[in-house]
Amino acid sequence: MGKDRTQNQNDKIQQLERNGEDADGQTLTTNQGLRINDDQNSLRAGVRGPSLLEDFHLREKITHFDHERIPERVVHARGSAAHGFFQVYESMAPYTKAKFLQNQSVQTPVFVRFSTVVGSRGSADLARDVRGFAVKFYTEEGIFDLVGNNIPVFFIQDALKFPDLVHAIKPEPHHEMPQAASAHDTFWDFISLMPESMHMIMWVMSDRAIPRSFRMMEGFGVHTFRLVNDKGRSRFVKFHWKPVLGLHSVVWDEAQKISGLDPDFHRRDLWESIEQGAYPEWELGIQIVEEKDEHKFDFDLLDPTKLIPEELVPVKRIGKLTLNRNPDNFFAETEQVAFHPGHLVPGIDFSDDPLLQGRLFSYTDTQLIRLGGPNFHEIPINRPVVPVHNNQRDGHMRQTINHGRVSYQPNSLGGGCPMQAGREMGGFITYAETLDGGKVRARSEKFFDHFSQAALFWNSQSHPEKAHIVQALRFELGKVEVPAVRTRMVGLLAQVDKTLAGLVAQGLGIPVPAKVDGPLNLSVPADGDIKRFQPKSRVPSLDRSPALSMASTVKDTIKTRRIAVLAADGVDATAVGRMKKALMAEGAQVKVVAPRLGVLSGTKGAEINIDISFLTAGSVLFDAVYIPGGEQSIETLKGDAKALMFVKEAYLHCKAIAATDAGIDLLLAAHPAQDKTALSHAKGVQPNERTLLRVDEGIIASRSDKNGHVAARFIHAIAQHRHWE
Ligand code: HDE
Repeated sequence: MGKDRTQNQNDKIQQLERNGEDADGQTLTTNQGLRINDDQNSLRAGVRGPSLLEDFHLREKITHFDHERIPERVVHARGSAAHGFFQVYESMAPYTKAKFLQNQSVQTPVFVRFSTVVGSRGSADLARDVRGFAVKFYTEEGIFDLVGNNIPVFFIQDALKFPDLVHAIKPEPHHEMPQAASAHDTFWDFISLMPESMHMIMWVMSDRAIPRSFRMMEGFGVHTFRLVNDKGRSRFVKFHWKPVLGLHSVVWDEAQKISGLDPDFHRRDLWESIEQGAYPEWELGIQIVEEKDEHKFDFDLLDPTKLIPEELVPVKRIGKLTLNRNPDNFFAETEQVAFHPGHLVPGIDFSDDPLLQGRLFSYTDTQLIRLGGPNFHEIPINRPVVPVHNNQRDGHMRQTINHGRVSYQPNSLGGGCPMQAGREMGGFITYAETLDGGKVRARSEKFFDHFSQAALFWNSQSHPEKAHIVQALRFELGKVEVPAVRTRMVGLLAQVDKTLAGLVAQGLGIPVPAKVDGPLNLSVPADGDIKRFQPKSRVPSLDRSPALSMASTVKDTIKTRRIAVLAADGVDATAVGRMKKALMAEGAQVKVVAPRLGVLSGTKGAEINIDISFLTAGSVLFDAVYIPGGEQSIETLKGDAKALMFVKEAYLHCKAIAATDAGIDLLLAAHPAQDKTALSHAKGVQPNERTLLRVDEGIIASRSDKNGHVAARFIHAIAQHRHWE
């Protein structure tokens, strides 16, 4: 890239294209470029004879096939990714000298990979899990990776415990069960002995762990980092990604059903939204803490099990991330991309968070085994858009052909090149933090408050969110077989909140233990004696943080939401057309779901294309349901168990449902008996009555919708996402 040219979002794409391959109109060749005459028959001695070793084509083809797989990531194995770009809103020069954060006309290409943590590559998207949110910025100063999650805190405080955590949560080693799930004994055994994980547990048991879409979840850098400006002044920073479409989740019952109906639900959703031009967007937010304020909080900024409440330090939105292009090849890009929290640019630096410090070792190490050697940075997706010059040489699969005889520094034969870059030449200079301390294996005192922020999270949740956390804990601990583990967990929960513990214990049919049975926090202070630290309780400076509740998210759009229109022959074609038009005008996707595939004959001889049949769809794959009238259509649907189940489930999952004319009868037929009273008012409405009938916020029913009021109300109801009441 030329020096005085503004970086553009296409810079990375153009670079990738140099490695593209297109077989259109080409002949088949071996890897050596030899044209292949017969790809159907191996070479043999006579038509019924044995195959010949000489068949180089057979050997080459099968050998390559035998080596197609590489080890999957030890964590975050299942992922989906997309290309896009990042643009800052205004110069961040007061805080950082990072070039990609200086100028709003600079478009920095990015590659973003979302993932689950526990499951293997082929596991289902809707597992209850943390989601990885890893962003590779191809900046004009080299690569910056922000390798974060969709939850702002982590299970553990020290990298040394990571292998233990992962061993505990992965399928149990004797029988490799369960897949992609934390609901089993070894995980909860570990957690019940790790009170530092309680804050993270609250998040993972909340609906944040079952997002509606990658496009509708937040992202966090988790650790505290540093921003450093051109005067060398450093400030602490936490990174946030705020989804433009708001923060939305499904409920656990849906998650389990989606895993069966469409295990690729999130992957498909990301892919399709980009193909349709509905580009996913997030705003980058930063929380800035001055160096002098490092110790002013009642938690330690270096402790990754704590967040900085937005009410204490507001999140400043500084730019936008847009994903606008799907990868061309899953393996070459999504599988081979190698992130590393240690890929930095000048103006960004680390903090001493002990979890982050450990990660700085792990990510290169893991690529060596996963991608097979030290040249993984040469794989096209991993290459920076700026040139790489150094004296590193050779190794497996080396692509670069280094010219000349010099591969050392200092040298005179190469004119001293490649030379070191001074500050003014953009050389990276580590922030000169002053350090003073003995060598210890110990944590700072504030790290031992494990429950204040767990309680803050719990207290900040809306009623339905709390109910979901209780249900999740009942489910997870219900799958635990060893009673002592359940009891220990309930004991820990009681330290977060007594009501929470009581409700979980009730579901498990056990009492809340009076005190937690140690050992907790086996830790070795400076004198070397193993002590059992009991968690400290503190009086937190904040009781509630509204920003922690999903209830306060953006609820003003139905863009990209999937709406099912239930129909059979005889459906009211005018109503279908009108509703489709209104919903699509708001950016929603509308699908006609019917008992079979093909074309429906609607009223007035209209023909309506069916998108999906009840056999392959369930209401869990949609955000809302519309039931248009048409007596014949409704009679058919009333007799179809799958149609009734579709409506019933949408209702039980608290989704917006609209019904017009005879459609109301299907709604009534599908309803559980106890809820019929509320809806029966709908039945009393005369067919020609013009009143719009709003049974409650989530259900919009009208016997007559000549003015199209239902659509407007329905759109508002869908934008609310769910109607828990
Ligand atoms: Fe990772 N993590 N991690 N992690 N992590 C990996 O790197 C590790 C942690 C995160 O889409 C691995 O290339 C250690 C926190 C994401 O390719 C591995 C520790 C956070 C991804 C690794 C952590 C993350 C990874 C596996 C504790 C949120 C997927 C394959 C010290 C801030 C990136 C790989 C992608 C992947 C190690 C903790 C996020 C083994 C040792 C905290 C999003 O290197």
